[in-house]
Amino acid sequence: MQNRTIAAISTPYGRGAISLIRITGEGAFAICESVFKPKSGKALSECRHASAVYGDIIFENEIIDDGIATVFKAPNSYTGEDTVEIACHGGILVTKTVLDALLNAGAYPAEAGEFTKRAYANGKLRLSEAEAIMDIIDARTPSALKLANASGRGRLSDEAEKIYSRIKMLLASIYAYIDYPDEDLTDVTVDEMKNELKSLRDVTARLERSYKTGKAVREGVRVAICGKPNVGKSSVLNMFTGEDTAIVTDIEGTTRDVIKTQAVCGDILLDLSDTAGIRQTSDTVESIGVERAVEEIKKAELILAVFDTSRALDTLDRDILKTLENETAVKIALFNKTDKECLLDTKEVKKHFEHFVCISAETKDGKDELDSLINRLFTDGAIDYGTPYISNARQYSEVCKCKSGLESALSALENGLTQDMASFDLEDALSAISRLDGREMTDDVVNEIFSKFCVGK
Ligand SMILES: Nc1nc2c(ncn2[C@@H]2O[C@H](COP(=O)(O)OP(=O)(O)O)[C@@H](O)[C@H]2O)c(=O)[nH]1
Ligand SMILES: [Mg+2]
Repeated sequence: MQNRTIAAISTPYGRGAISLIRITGEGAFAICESVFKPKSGKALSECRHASAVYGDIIFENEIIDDGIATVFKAPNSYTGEDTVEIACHGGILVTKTVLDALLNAGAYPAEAGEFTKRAYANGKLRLSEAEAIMDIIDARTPSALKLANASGRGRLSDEAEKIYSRIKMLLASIYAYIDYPDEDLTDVTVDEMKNELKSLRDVTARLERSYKTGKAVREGVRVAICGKPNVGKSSVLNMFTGEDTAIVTDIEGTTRDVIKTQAVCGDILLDLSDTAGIRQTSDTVESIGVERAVEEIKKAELILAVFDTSRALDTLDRDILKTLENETAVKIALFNKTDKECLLDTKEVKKHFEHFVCISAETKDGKDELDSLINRLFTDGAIDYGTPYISNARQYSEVCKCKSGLESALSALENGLTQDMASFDLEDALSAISRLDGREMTDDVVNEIFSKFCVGK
């Protein structure tokens, strides 16, 4: 039910200096007034929008705390409804009791994300803006935070809006051609339509490509570090984390389990898996580790294959080259231990890899080069925080559908097919871009013809 008044604790569960309890809906002021008593004696509903009042918090006729209530009035609040935010002392029990008092006075417990859902339903936020808020909360790196702000604040929404309007204009021209072929109703030629389609395709192609960066920055790249025993896989993991995350020894078979951790690499996040050295072994535990290493390789988006340059290439290394042969993930050969004398024929290994970097996990030599290579491979060039980025699979799928609709419409026109063929594809592109931002699909294209092209004149 849209109109029921809901309340929730908005700060994390736990002991702290202050907690915030939020209530929103038609009954927010009336419900709060029976729980929160301003010292001034003024009713909350009489307070100005965005004003804060000090008062007592009452539950079962007893003062349980004192705090500040901030009053937001519809339609200017976050949700678009009357809203009160009560800041009380941050004890677990006192916070929960304030919420209980509000529920007791008639509020319903809010569902996950319900405040933002209401903001969206009340037209305060577009869907992509709501998603950007989640990205801000989830951001684990400065780049992720900056990227969420680049796409939030309405930028992605505005971009989608522009694409939407341009497709709608195109459709209007096409329908004018189809419906009134003999009348000179539009000054847009077929060539101009084709050019506009090409330009729109390029705009959506940029958005489509931006997901590569958005994903690497927000969610991280899945990386498997693999190689034969003792080449320095665990040392490479520790080089990324800057800590002694995995045990490093000169004993073969030290790492048996898969060790998973995250590390920041330039602008992106890496979901790293350090694995057992791949070899035939009679040790039961180690051989399970080897199986798991192979599984990690299969799941990875990036495989870092480590080779020890201080030893000659052997059959174990060659087995690994064979294991990686059919893997479609991005593969980088890491020639490790470059601080020692080189005895490895790197030429033979290089034949199997498009990318390689010489490093010393011990001295961290080559780490910068490796970081920038990984960033280059997993982002679409340097991040431009002034433009919006696609940040999730849902948005990506709609952008792809939009682009493919535009491409089909373009090839229909280029192949001399009738314009109504192109219009079907354009309708698909239009609904995809309108879904990107959660806009209601309204079929007002027909109205658009009359409004833009003055058909009645
Ligand atoms: N000199 C030198 N030794 C290294 C380097 N990387 C790893 N090692 C040593 O190689 C041995 C095996 O390292 P480890 O990371 O456990 O290899 P893993 O079995 O592949 O995980 C240890 O004694 C490390 O100290 C490096 O870059 N230079
Ligand atoms: Mg290891």
